[in-house]
Amino acid sequence: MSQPIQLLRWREQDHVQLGLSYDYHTGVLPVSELAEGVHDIGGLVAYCRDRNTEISTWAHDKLDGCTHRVLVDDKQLILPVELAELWAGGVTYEISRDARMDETTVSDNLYERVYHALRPELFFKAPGDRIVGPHDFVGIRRDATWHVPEPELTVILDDRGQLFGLTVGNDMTARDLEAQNPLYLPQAKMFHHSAAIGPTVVLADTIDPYHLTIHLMITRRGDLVADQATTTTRLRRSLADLISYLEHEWPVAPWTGLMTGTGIVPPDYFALEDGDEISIEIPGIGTLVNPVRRIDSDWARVPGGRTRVLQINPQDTVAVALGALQPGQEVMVGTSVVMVGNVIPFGHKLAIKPMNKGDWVIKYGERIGIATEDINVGQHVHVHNVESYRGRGDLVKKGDQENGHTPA
Ligand code: DO4
Ligand code: MG
Repeated sequence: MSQPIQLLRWREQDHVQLGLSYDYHTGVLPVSELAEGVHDIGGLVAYCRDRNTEISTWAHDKLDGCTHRVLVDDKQLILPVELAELWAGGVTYEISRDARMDETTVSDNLYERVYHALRPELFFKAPGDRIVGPHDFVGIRRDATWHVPEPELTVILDDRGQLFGLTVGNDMTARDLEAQNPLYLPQAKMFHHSAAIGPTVVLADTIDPYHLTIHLMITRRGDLVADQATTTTRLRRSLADLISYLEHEWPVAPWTGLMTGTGIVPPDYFALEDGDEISIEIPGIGTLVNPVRRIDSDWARVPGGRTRVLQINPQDTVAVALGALQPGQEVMVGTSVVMVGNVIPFGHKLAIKPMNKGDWVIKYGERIGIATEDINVGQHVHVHNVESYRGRGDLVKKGDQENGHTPA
């Protein structure tokens, strides 16, 4: 098998880059320099299909033929791929079966049974926009006390449902909820920022999934408080088996992730705390690092959260905040990163393109007002800096004169 080929994305000033590497720590080849306008994995797949070439062949060629590399700081890394959904398999390693048999207060041997059954345990983990990437925080619940990370080899399926690549995943789990009653599984598994993946996606045909080491380290105030490893040779099920059960009666969405279960369970006395830092390394794929945060009471205001903004039309100079935004928070608008300038309440507008005094403010692809002062990207756009154009015939004329054109 050839060297693993890593695909990763990082933030550069106000935009996102896709890169190729054999080892991202030693330098990355920006894809946009090789394939114009390609900034994400979906774009690269389309680019290679158009040219009738396998991505791994194309990537090897570029990596071997070009010495140019850029150094990417770990903190610049973002989610390597935007997924539609993330699913997870469970009880696929002996240690997961045993730990759950010990923790459960339900005496029936259900974990033993599912471990041996033909049908695997599969559960829904997160919709794509709830998955977090490298260095974003992972959450712990306010109503649970015993959280652990679950470091899992994670499969990425492409837009045709085919095995595309592998990444590192963290299936954050509230063990006390799961232990109380297996019917609490969705609450033990799904909470704010409970799913993390990254830092790279390694092309599936360049890596052997069954001989990988998975290494978990947790630090607390600078001290190492957990250090455990396993190997995927202990994974009881094949990837094909897990994928086939997932897609059996479920039309798998284009770009879906599937975590393959944990082979590492910290000792029973261990519980994550606010401020811990989790590192999960799979050599060849990279190290996924995430700080731990207790979930804020106002979820939409969690600093650094991936609260989305919605750009309704590509022409728009403003986007709508889908949650309250704080100054300094970064939000994604398409493939660009916008730094929020001031407090923006839920449902309000923020500037995604710079506007000068007298410029049109565009939303829904239409002129909705005129800027009454210069507005920088990331600033709140509201009555204090916009004169509404809608329903104001007098402003139509004023706007036309100042901009030198006639409104449609
Ligand atoms: O049955 C509970 C969840 C199992 C799981 O997440 C795992 O084994 O990784
Ligand atoms: Mg798990």
